[in-house]
Amino acid sequence: MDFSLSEEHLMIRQAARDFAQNELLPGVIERDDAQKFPAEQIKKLGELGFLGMMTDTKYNGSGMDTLSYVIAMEELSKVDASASVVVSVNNSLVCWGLEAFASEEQKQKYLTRLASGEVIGAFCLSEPEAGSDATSQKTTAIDKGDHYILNGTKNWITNGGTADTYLVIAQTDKEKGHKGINALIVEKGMPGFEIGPKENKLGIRGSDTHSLNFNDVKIPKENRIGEDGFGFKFAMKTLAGGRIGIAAQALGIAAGAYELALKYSKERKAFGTEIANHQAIAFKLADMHVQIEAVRNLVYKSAWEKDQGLNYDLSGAIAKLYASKVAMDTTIEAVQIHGGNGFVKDYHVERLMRDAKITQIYEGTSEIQKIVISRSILKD
Ligand code: COS
Repeated sequence: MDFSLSEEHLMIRQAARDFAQNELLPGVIERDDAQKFPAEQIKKLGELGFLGMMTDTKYNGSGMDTLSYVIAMEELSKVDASASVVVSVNNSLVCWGLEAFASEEQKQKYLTRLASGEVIGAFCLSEPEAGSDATSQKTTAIDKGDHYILNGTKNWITNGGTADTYLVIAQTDKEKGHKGINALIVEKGMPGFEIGPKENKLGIRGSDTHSLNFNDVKIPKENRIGEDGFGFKFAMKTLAGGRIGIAAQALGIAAGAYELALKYSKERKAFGTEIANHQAIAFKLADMHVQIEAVRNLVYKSAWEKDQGLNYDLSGAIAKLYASKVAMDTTIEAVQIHGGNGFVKDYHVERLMRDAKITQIYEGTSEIQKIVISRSILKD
C-alpha cells in the first residue's frame, strides 16, 4: 500500500487548482445565474489537455491515468461543477468509450478531435421513459442494410446544444431485448437531428442540458460502435467509469464547501469569539473532514482499480453513492455554518448545495448504485 501521490499527480493537482482559481472562479456566480455555458473556460481546458486526460497521446489525448483525472475533477469541482461536468462527460463517457470500443477509423475521425478539445461530445442514453430502466429504450435505430434510420427522443443530455459528436443508444431489434441495442455516433447537423430546448435547472446551471429529437436520421453503418447488439454493454461499461468521475465531482463539491466553511468559521465572530471556537461549529467541521477523507479514499481506490485493469463496477458504485451523499450533507452544513450569508449567492455555498443534488441523480441514481452494490454482494 502506498498512499503518497507522485510528483506528476501533485503537479496535476496544482495545475487544476490554479485553473479553478484563476479561470473558473471569476464569473462563476454570474454564469450560474444566467445559465451561461463556460465556453471560453472549456476551450482553455481543452488546450491544457483536460478534456482527453486518459486518452492515448496518439489520439491527441494526454495519456494520463484515472487517478490524475479524479484529482483534476476534484479541484475543478471545488469551484465550478458546471464546468467539471463537461470535463467528466467528455473524458469518461465519450473519449474513454470511443478509445475502448470504437474502430480505428472512428477513433481517427472522432476521438482525435474530442480528446484535443477541438469539439466536445455528449452521451445520449436517458429518455423520457428510460433513465434508470436503461434497457427500455424507445429510440429506434432500424437496420436498412448500409445504414440505420434513427427515431426518438433523448432527455437531459449534458452538452446537448454545444456538442459536436453524440453517442446515441437506440433499440434496433426489440425482440432481442438489451442484446438488440446499438450505440451510434451521430454528428451535429445530420438531417433530421434537432436540438430541443435548454433545461432550466436547480444546479449545474452553467452546463448545457437539452432534449434531443431524431426524426428519420440516416446514420451510416460505419458509425455503429462495436458489433451489432453491443450498445447496452457499451453504455454499462462506459457508465461504470463515468461513475468514478461523478464521484470525484461530488468529492470536489464537498471539499469546496468544507474549505469555504472552514475559512468562514475562523473569521466570523459570535458571542465574542470566532465561531470555529464554538463546539457546535467545530464538530460540524470535524464530521465534514472525516467524511471527505473517507470519500477521497473510495474515489482514489476505484480509480486505482481501473488503472490496474481490475473490475471497478462495485468500487465505482460505492464511491459514487457515498460521495454524492457526502456532497449533499456537507454542502447543507456549509450553508448552515455560513448562517444568513450562506443563503445569499455571494458566498458560493448555496450554489454548491444546489450543484451537489445532481450527483445523486445523474450517471445512475443513488438507488441504481444500491442495485449494483446489492447485486454484487448477494451474488456469491
Ligand atoms: N458491465 C458490463 N455489462 C453489464 C454491466 C456492466 N457494468 N452491467 C450490466 N451489464 C450487462 C449484464 O451482464 C447483462 O448482460 P447479459 O444478459 O449478457 O448477462 C445486461 O447488461 C443487462 O443487465 P441486467 O439484466 O442487470 O439489466 P437490468 O435491466 O436489471 O439493469 C442496471 C441493470 C439497473 C444496473 C442498469 O439498467 C443501469 O445501470 N441503469 C442505470 C442507467 C443510468 O446510469 N442512467 C443514467 C443515464 S446517464 S446520465
